[in-house]
Amino acid sequence: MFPMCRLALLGALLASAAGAQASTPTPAAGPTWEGQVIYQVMPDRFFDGNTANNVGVDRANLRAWHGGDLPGLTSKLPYIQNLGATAVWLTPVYRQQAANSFDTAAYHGYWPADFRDVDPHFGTLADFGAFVKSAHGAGMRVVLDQVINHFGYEAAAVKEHPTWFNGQKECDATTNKDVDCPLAGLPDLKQSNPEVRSLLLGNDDFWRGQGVDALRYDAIKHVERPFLRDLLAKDRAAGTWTLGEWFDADTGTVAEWQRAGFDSLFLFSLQTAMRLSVMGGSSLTNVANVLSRQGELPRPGEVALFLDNHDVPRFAQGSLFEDVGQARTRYGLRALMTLKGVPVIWQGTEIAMRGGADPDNRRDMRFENEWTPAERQVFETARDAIAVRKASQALSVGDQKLLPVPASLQDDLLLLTRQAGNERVLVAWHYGKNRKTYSIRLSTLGLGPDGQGLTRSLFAGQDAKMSVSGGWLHLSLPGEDAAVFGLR
Ligand SMILES: [Ca+2]
Ligand SMILES: [Ca+2]
Repeated sequence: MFPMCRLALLGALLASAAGAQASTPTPAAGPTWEGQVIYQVMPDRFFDGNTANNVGVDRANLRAWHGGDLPGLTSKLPYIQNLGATAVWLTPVYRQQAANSFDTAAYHGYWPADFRDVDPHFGTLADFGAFVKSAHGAGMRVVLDQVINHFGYEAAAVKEHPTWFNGQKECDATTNKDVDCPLAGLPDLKQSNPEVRSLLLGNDDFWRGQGVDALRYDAIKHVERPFLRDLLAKDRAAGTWTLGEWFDADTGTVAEWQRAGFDSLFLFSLQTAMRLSVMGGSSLTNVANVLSRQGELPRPGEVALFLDNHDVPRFAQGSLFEDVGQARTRYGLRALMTLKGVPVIWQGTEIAMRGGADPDNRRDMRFENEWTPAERQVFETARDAIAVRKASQALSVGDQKLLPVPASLQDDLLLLTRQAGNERVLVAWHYGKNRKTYSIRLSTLGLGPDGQGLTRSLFAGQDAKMSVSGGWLHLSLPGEDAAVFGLR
């Protein structure tokens, strides 16, 4: 969208969103995770706490098991808590197919053979219980990845229960190829089959029984919708928070599925926009265009916001050079912590780990004693930004309002306010390469004239300044960074 047109369109979008909201029934309230910060772990690539279970481990091969496990994850909970995360999302830990497929082991957990057991590489069900107990003891919540679309290629169930799966016949006959055809050739579960339905609904009960607080559902684009609705209704009744992965979801898709019963989906369109604007050095209009659609969301505070995950290239990889990738990751982490929603940090993003497409984006996590000074600096920025968010009701759970920046500044500057009760903050993202001072009339931004005097950014170690005088807002911002200021 051209910047010149955006202001007018923004108004139109807000107006139409308000209209759409009025005609949409408010979904029954589910559990809220607004205010949480989730840390995503792929256990095989996190920390090895028991070398006795390292069957077939080859850390030189990114497609092999690497030895990380549940005891290792449990021992690193203090690290995750020190970063400031309040919840841990584990990619699947089920018992996996034993064989490799496509020269790749099932280390990632998405090739299940038994949904109600833990793979021996990760440990035992008792190890899972010990992890949950430790997490809860530390005041942290647990999100478990749940696969509902498929079994692993080599799972015994595929031969034992052929009627559970969509075959070529079903795929040829259907008009809904996304749902009824195999995803990446994986044995595709027919959720309308009563046995499959009962298996999958029972899996949720099983893991709830192990103490998980939330479920992250894999590949929901490929799952039968009537089944999904039933599953979500059951989760909601049980108080389980639900997070759906619809690859490439934009605001419209997230809104549709929140109305259908999901508490949350990942907002992939924001991830793309932040990759382009924050890491890729394109104008901030990419981000503003996504944020301007917030009014379409029934529950904007629950939406999962992320810079990268295990299925896309690493955020820092978007820059050719390591130092630039680190600097822009610090910018990205600060920026992420200013937004309404539930931030999700993929292991290693807090130190700007690099890596291209799968499996290069799943390199082994490295901890404090292995970091360079620059990586430590990225971590400190992440920890500070999370702490600032958690200390502020406005940043954690407040309303978010995108401010109408004058057209000539829209490429360079994104301004928004967050407000909870009497606490209000002004957030500024700055695209420019160098420090710059901006002066904008408060009335242009829709801000009252009752601003306070001088203030500095709430983020530590950042030279960003704001002052309000004579009806003008003045901002002095470092290049390529996001800042947040108290506002009265
Ligand atoms: Ca191990
Ligand atoms: Ca399917």
